[in-house]
Amino acid sequence: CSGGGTGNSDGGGEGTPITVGFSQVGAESEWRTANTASVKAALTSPEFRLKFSDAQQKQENQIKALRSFIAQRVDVIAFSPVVESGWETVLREAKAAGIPVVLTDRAVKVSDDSLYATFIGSDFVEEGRRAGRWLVGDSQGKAGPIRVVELQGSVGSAPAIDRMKGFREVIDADARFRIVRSQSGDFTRAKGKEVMEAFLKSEGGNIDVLFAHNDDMAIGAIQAIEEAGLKPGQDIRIVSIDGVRGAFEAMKAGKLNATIECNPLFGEQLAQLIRDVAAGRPVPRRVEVEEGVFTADQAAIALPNRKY
Ligand code: GZL
Repeated sequence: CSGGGTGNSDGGGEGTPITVGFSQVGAESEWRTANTASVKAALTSPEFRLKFSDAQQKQENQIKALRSFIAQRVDVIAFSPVVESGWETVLREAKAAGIPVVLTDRAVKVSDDSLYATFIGSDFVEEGRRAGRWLVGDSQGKAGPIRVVELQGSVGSAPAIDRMKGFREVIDADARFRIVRSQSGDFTRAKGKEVMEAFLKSEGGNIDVLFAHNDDMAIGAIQAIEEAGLKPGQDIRIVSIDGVRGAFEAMKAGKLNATIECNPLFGEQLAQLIRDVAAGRPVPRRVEVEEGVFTADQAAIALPNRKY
């Protein structure tokens, strides 16, 4: 997107602060807390005037926040869309107001790509594949059926849809794996524990693996597994996604076997994209973040250096 005008007459020219309206998904997980801290640290400086809104994981709250940013004629809107669809109308309103939009963390499905300038976030399909590859490696020499339960992220969210897709792409190629239950735990510890309790009740001791779309749900599930008298990480092998501190602590305790990193610390990269977009400079349509895979044997060494 180049030459995009800005909503504010001075448009964040030299010396004038760039007014940014940021709509965050909520405060549902350790990952989100770290992401909010990174974004606020990067956008709280004389250079920016940040208007921050927490949507408590509700799309209607995000749409309200975006409309408020448009009414206030901010220079740039940035947001992490809680779900993929339902954004066309409000993004057209932003475009009509000449306010460029930056997507962060999660993507949207829209018919017109000009409705946003750029998207910075992880490749969730690849994160799902990495979880699947870890499980295939961990299951070497094991006979099937290997019965898997899955705690999905928030229904309709890009990370839930794509992590599910990537994971299945890998394990569907190996006939030993069977996903026997799959349900959303909405990315929270509490819901993750509640859904895992239901899985344990219905499947009894017949669960070999848990794949959780984020560490918070895995940590909640670990509590449920222990309360059921089973050993998480041993009776039930567990792989999750994010790489938050709580996951490293669980791996160190032998209760989680692997976490696929999903890096929330892209505040500085986001700030640069906002500078460029406010100035009407061209930006890449897609900016990815660097991330890896961590297993339990690496946890103790890695833990002191973790930044989130
Ligand atoms: C991923 C992010 C997800 C995290 C969860 O980029 O959108 O939302 O994996 C968070 O922990 O709730």
